[in-house]
Amino acid sequence: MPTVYIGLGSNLDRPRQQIAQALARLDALQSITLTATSKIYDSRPVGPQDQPDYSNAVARITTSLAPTALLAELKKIESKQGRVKNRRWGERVIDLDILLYDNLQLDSEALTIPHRELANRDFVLEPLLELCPSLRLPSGMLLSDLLENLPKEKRTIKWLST
Ligand code: ROI
Repeated sequence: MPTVYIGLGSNLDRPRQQIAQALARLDALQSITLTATSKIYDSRPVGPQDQPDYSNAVARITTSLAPTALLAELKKIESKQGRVKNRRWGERVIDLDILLYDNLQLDSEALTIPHRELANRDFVLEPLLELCPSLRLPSGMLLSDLLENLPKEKRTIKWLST
């Protein structure tokens, strides 16, 4: 079964509990096995700065679901937790993103894999590397090189909060 990395982010309504809740919901699905979870990282927002700081984490799963079916399950969990659409790059109760799906590259209207912003975001690169220090993009690029090359002004992680 494919190995998939899921990014989790929240900055509303007790972010760490939102992440724990989403992980429990993922694990409860018949079609998904949760195989590893990163620590939770506190990060400053990318986007409008007049919003709370985020908590971020990454989960590794194996799944029988194809990418679009997996995306539909992630959206269901988001809406169960009260996610509502608001301003672009605004605050959110929970965000679940497919970061990597085996070595698949996909670019459709609904879904881009690897995640479009993966290379620009320390709050996904850092937890991904915690789970797998030798992880590569389908292109062969090492994630550790991406993180190393991320400029200081794009860094958002504040501290490790376990
Ligand atoms: N910023 C941080 N630090 N963490 C996120 O998970 C996150 N998610 C988003 C935007 C609004 C782009 N900013 C973020 O979707």
